[in-house]
Amino acid sequence: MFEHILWHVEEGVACITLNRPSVFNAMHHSMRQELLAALDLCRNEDAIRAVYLTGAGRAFCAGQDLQEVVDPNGPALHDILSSGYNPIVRAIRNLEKPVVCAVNGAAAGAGANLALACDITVAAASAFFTQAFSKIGLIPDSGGTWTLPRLVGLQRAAALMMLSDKISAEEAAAMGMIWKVYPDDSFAAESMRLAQTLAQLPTRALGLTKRALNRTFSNDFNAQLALEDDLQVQAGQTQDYREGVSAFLEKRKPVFKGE
Ligand code: T3D
Repeated sequence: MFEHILWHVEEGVACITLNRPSVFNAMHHSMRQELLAALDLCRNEDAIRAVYLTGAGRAFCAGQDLQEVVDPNGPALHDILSSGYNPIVRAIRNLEKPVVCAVNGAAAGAGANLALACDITVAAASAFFTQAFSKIGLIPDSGGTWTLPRLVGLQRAAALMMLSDKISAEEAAAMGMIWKVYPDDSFAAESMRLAQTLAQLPTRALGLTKRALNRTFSNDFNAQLALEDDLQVQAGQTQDYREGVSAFLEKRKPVFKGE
C-alpha cells in the first residue's frame, strides 16, 4: 500500500512506521505524501480510534532528507514546507483522535518537531532529540517554534533551537518536552500498550479534548470557558457518555465504542 512507511491497524490503533532506516527515516517528497495519506485514512476510518507513530531501525526520524535539497530537480524549500511538513503537522493537530508518538531513536530537525506535534510523545531511554536546524543554517520548522516554547518555556526553547544540542530522552521528559521514557527493552510493548489504552477510551471525548487544548493558548479564559461549555454539550450527546455513567452506577467496567 505504501513504499516508505509501514501501515497496519491493530485493535483500533493505526500503526505508522517511518521506514527508510538506512537514512534514519529522513523524509523526502514521497514519504511526506505517504504520511499525509496515512493520516487521512486515520481521519476517515471510524474503526481507527488512536494513532501510533514510530520509526524503523535506530532512528525515529532525522527530519528532511538532505540529499533531496541538494538535488537540482528537487522541491524548493517553500514547497517542502507548504505541501509537506505543514500539512502533516496540521493533520496531526486537527485529527480528533489521540496520536501517540513513540520515539525509538534519534529525532532530529523536522523529525523532532513532528514528534512534538503529537498528543502524547514517549521515548526509549536511548533516544535523543536535536533541533539540528541551526547546524545547517535553517530555522526550526514543522511547527517547532510554536510547540517547543509552549512545552518547555522560551529560554529553553531558544537554547535548544540555537545550539541544537542533543537532548536525551530523560532530559526531554524532565523539561516537559515529552510525556514518559521507557526502558529500551520494554519500549515497543509499553508504548503500544499506551496507544491501545487510548483506543479503548471514549474517542469523541478525547477528540473534543484535543480541540479544546488546541485553542488553549489563543483563547482568553472566558473564551475557553465558553468553548468547554460548547464541547461538553457535544460530549454529553455521545453514546460513550451514557455508557460511562451507566457503568459507574452499575459498578462495572465501561465498554466505550467511540460513538
Ligand atoms: O529544505 C529544507 O531543508 C527544509 C526543511 C527542513 C526540515 C529539516 O528537518 S532540516 C534538518 C535536517 N536534518 C538534519 O540536519 C539532521 C541530520 N542528521 C544528523 O544530524 C545525524 O544523522 C543524527 C544526529 C540524526 C544522527 O547522528 P548519528 O551519528 O547517530 O548517525 P549518522 O551516521 O549521522 O546517520 C546515519 C545515516 O543516516 C548516515 O548515512 P550513512 O553514512 O550510514 O550512509 C546519514 O548520512 C544518514 N542521515 C542522517 N540524517 C540524514 C541522513 N541522510 C539524509 N538526510 C538526513 N537528514
